[in-house]
Amino acid sequence: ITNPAAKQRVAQQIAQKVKDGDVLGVGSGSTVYMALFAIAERIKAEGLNILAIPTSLEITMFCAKLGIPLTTLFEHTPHWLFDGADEVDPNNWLIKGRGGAMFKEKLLIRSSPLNYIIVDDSKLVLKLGTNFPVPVEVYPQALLHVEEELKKVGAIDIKLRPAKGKDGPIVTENNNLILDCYFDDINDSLEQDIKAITGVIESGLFIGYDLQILTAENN
Ligand code: DER
Repeated sequence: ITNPAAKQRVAQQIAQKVKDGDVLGVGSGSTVYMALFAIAERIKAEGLNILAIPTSLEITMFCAKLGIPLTTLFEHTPHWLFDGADEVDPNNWLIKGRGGAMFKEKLLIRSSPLNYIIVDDSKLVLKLGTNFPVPVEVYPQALLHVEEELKKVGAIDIKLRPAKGKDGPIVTENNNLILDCYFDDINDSLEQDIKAITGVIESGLFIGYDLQILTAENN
């Protein structure tokens, strides 16, 4: 179970890192939400002049509501980024994408020179795949082909992510579907093996990235 007090502490720690003039990559999820609240407080209190590049519509709307100025990758590259994760293993490999925003999250992380992953310790696992499947964003008509190819790279179970409050599957902000995939063994080539499948847009696997993992306990 997640630890709200720890999430709040790590969100505050991230907010304290923000400097005047920063262009921030902003990930998705509830831990990021808490950090945005704290950052908005600092903007009000100190007149901080920052810009945020959001990774989802939800975060875009939330930043607008909080009065955090927004920009895009067309105009800026982030100075640094913060984002959440679903699982972090001892190699700092991640599973992300419970929120369905992993394509733009990975794009922002690849565009940013410094990346903080903010998690409470319930996300720390010894082996990826312990608590969460690997989400794979798929071009809709490629669905059957991608499912076959995912089995060839080791998927033992594949579930089309259902929508809530609407019949049928989740449709992402890029108008694609999400397959939640279960693997017995997640090895260091799996992210690229999945990406090589025609019809796959992106997965929620982050293997071998240079990431700063922040939990409330370790800093
Ligand atoms: O979807 C994502 O990758 C998010 O970062 C998410 O998994 C983390 O969300 P949480 O902070 O609400 O646990």
